[in-house]
Amino acid sequence: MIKRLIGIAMILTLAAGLVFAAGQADTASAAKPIVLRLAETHGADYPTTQGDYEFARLVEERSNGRIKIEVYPGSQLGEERAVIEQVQFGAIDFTRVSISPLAAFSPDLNALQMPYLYRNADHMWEVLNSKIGDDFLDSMEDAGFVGLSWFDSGARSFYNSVRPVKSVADLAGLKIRVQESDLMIGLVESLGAVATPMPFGEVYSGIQTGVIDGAENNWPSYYSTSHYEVAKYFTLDEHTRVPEITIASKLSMDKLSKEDQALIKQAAKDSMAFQIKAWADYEKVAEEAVRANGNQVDYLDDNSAFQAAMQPMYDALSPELKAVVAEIRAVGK
Ligand code: GTR
Repeated sequence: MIKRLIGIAMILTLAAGLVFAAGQADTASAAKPIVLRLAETHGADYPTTQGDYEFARLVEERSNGRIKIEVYPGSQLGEERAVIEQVQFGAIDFTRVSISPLAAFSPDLNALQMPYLYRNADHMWEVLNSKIGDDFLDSMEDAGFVGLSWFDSGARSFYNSVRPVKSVADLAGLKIRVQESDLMIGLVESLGAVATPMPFGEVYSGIQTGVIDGAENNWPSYYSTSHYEVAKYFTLDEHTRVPEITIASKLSMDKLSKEDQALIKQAAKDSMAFQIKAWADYEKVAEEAVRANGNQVDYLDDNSAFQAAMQPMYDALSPELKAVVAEIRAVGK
């Protein structure tokens, strides 16, 4: 009897050992997922961040969980310029940024954010979805980036805490925060205002304490950052349409198989429609909330004086970028 019990106990121990070993083998064969990080300046609810989540979801789904992209919203990994630098040397794998600060690293991008370049949003999308847009996505490799996809960012307009702006003269002398972008500095200076480059996260307190008088952005950012609470005058001059872009670090991408690179590129493109829809919805929410707050919203009767003041920016472009601008303007005509 005792012998039989010992026998059974041995068999059980052996069986448990086998199950354990099988469990171990399983864990070893199901390779650990590849975890990559994406930096985003906006908060989790912002439509652009929602687009990032959609991108991450598609990558995880299509790779059957092999590749996970962790989205870090709210500038947790740093402000845009610092994040772009980290993406360049592979410390961060992806980021979604405005092309304004990215143009400091890949200057040709400036051609896509010239003032009053696009006739309207449809024109911009036609350009971005054409070979011109694809060529720009491919053009950043030398700078260490792989361009993946475009997101909507509406049109940017001026706001300030001092006075209503209805003409170029009204902007004279106002201290206006700009992104860390030479093009944006030039744009604000061409209108006679004082350009102050500053990270996005410092703008609210900058206006509140009077370090700057105002800034410029789209409805969603004006609202989500609460800048509208400290800068009551908003002028819909719509001086630029600046596409948002998702980029990958070339160093991070080079570590992946060609198939996984293709999967990521396709997922990024396929997340665009989701963001564009979320953007349109949130633009309305933001506008309604700002108007309900009693902010003064002004329109320009016509923008020809603004355009004329910015013409020297076009004249100063290199012959190559002048040609690209001409190509952009010809799209859809
Ligand atoms: C927003 C854009 C951000 C950031 C910001 C800024 O419209 O989505 O990526 O560039 O503007 O003005 O710094």
